Amino acid sequence: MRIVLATHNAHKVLELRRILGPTLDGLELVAYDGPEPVEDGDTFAANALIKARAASAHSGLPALADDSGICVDALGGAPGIQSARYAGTRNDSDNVELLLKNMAGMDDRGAQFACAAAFVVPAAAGGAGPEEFVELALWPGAVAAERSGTHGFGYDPVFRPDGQQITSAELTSDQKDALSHRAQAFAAIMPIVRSTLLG
Ligand code: ITT
Repeated sequence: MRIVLATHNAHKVLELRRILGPTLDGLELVAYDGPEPVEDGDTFAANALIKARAASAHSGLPALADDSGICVDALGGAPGIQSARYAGTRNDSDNVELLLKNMAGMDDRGAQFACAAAFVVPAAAGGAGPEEFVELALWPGAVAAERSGTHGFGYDPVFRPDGQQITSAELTSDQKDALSHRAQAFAAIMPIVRSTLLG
């Protein structure tokens, strides 16, 4: 059975294919090439559902989506759901630079990555539906004073997970996948996906 992966972010696709691989037995992930919906929800969960609904409606297939970002305590949770567009450019490096600038001199560096994983099953012909599910996971840590590491994407070079002396861009992909917000959110939703589609 095919599931459309409702993201245009190549880094997410890479991570999700890695994370989901072992749980996909009997399921095939297909890329989403339809229009990007307007993400005008107030929460990660709302925006993940908007993306999954759009991909499901466009493809007629069940859809999985990820809405994620970094929430900084001292910035009142910003950039939060605006993480991809924080600097106005959708450029990861610009976003990180603005975050470091906005946190210059701050002692409170506490932050967390958040990921909402949404799963939408289209309405069956003549039947009930659609069915919608969402799971949210957090990865607590702190924003480092400067970038380090070359793995991952986005804010990884400045995110130091709790319990680590290094940033998530210095973790190996296996290490990040054992801890990350994305891995936790999708670990929670995959049993729902499997039982909904495969019984
Ligand atoms: P789609 O909506 O097409 O999925 P997007 O990049 O616009 O792609 P989001 O709106 O969910 O997705 O924004 C996610 C942003 O949050 C992402 O661009 C990064 O800046 C940041 N982010 C999320 N997860 C991250 C991770 O694991 N490591 C580093 N940064 C992350």
